[in-house]
Amino acid sequence: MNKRVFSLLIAIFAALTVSSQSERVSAINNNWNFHLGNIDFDQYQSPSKAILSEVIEWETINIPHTWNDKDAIDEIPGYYRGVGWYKKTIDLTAEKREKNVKTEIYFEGANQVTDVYVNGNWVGQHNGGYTRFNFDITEFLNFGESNVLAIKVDNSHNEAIPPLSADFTFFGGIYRDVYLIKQNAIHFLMDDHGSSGVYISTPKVSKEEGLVSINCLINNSEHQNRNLTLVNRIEDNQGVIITEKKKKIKIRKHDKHFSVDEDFVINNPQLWSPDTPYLYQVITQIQDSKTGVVLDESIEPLGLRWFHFDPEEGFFLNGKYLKLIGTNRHQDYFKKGNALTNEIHASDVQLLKEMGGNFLRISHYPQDPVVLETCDRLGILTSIEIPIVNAITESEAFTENSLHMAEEMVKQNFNHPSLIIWTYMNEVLLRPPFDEKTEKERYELYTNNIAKLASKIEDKIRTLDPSRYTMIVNHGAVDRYVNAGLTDISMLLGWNLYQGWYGGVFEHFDKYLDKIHRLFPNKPIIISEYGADVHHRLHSFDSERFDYTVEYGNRYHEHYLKAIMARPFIVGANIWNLNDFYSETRGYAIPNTNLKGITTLNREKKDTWWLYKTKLSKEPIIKFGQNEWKIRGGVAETGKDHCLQPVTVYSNSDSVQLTHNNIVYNAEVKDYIARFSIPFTNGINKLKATSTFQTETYNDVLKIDFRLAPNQFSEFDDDFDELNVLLGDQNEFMKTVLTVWYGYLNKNTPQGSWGYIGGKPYRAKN
Ligand code: GCB
Repeated sequence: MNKRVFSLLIAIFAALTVSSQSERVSAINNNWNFHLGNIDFDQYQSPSKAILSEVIEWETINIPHTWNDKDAIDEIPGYYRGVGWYKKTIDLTAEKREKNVKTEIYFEGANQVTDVYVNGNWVGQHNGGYTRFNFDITEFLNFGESNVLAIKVDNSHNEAIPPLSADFTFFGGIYRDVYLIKQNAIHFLMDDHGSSGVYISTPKVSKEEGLVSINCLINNSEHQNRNLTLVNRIEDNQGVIITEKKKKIKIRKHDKHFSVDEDFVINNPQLWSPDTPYLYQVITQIQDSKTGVVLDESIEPLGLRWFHFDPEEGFFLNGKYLKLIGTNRHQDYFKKGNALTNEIHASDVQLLKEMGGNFLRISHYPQDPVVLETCDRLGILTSIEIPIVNAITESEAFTENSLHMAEEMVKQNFNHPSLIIWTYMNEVLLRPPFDEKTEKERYELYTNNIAKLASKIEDKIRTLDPSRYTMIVNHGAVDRYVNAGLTDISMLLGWNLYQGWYGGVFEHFDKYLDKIHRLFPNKPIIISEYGADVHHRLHSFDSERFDYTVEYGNRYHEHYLKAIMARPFIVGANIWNLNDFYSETRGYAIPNTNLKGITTLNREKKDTWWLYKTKLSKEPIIKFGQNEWKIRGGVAETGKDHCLQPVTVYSNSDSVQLTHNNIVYNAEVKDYIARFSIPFTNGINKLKATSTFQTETYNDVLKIDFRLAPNQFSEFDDDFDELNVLLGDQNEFMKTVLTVWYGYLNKNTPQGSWGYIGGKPYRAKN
């Protein structure tokens, strides 16, 4: 829910200062009817008859809802991309039409083309699956009767609407909250691209004072001129009023876009930062000048901070250097698709904060309003973007929709102090539709068109908000972006780099960083993506590229983080990704899923998450590495009843003591990791790791169920139960529910033992 709606709810429940005429908000998420497929109006006398026809089958659902939660994650390629209808009866039988009251329907997001009908009458259409929108439905409602809302949503591929293609699933449906908002005919303009109508900027902030500028857009849809008072109040985080101004205003009838500005100075402000995310509140009211009745009210967050990016020295917040480190995020979840509760959205941001991150790239599209609200609250700096991914369509309609989305994005999210970057293209030259060499002219025309579109979006964003930075995100083929002129347009450059994953070796990443710095000495650089797929139950003692193991993922991230931290000109970096996410066409270790998350689809923390936490967090950490690897196995050493295997412990102390079977081992911590070799015996092995931080001791325990296989075939006895081997692979795998361990075969095993004699492990093509 956005701040405005939230503020309205507060207003309703507090209800003391707000008159009966002011806004009332109700979520209308429950008890909708849903029909998958189109309703053909031509077969009926009217749309209303079509919608009410008893022939059409409806199921009852609640919003957030997607119709692709099953077919996009099954084993059959493809998922339904087409029309779905939603229907709901709004009971107004006991209500009379109130004079000067408007009713709006407000959507936080529906993917991707939405048509709204009230009582069979078409109200309007919204294009785009990731931004908020609303319609004034007052004239379509019948008071004293039941009213039928019908919403047509279409997630078909649409050449005119970004994204055209991407590595994520385009779940269809009304997948974010829907509200009915009743408001006075005089109100803060909701029709300015779904914004709150109140825009707050902080043109100058220092330790001594913060300048706050508030711009309000007011709509007077009454048939008379009105004398009003605009009240602007700034409260501290305890609700204590710091400053307040009242301004008399006169609005002519039907003036739908009356603009008022007010400026404030806050002395010795509490600054907003990741460590101290201090939030003031701006409360703005439209009051009737005579009666003092509040006609509309808005509550917006206010954070006072200043920042700049330097291409050589990095990012500075409130005058202090800060390395921006964090993740990207996709908005889906295990078996829910994109239809998530606000709690899940918010707890994702919490996961990043807990890990010690301070930076979120909200990729590849604007997300639920609660995401930025949580970033404001927890102190996570952010970049947000419109979903122009992989390609563009060279059409006026695509350009218009892109510009419209950019404006929606800026206006809807304008007031968030956590937001510092507007982003608008991701890897648009990944696979151009025209060949660079054989279709040279056509290719050049295409890239010129991309650059033209980029310039238009850049201009639009900078005009709407000169206070933040802009970014275009590219993949590793630097020359393409340079030749297309794309690297000259935005203020920051984002690079998505995967050396050592999709190809090459880790060291290529370091070289690459130095190369892009040389090429763009005047552009601050963000590593907007880097990551490796990890299936959290695959392990290897000899990990290699593309094997999906926890160990390879860890090696990749250890290397990358070090390289990023060592270079101040890399102003920030975002791991790809906070969470595993659905991508229907992927089919490696888990079908339909991109596994580069540092948490799983249901947000179990992978090992990498702990690795980052240990390195980034300021609190004492001691944690077994590979701690989810609780079922292990191996072949006994020759002549022994144990198998030696590595165990790692993450810690930000100097040393770790590990106890196993009453034997104590000590190891120094190097680069946040203490490494041990432990003789595992058959059955349950209890491990305890301890570190001392100044005077306090912290520990972690791990119980490993170890399946010791005999060294020699001849030693397999009658009790021997089963031996599971992952043929053709060098990884270990465990099935947690069935508690089955799958081992791998060794080469060159001793005489009488067992293993393999030739061949190469299978790898999916990358
Ligand atoms: C990228 C894309 C992102 C993909 C990611 C990957 O560069 O921007 O959408 O999901 O790579 O995992 O390949």
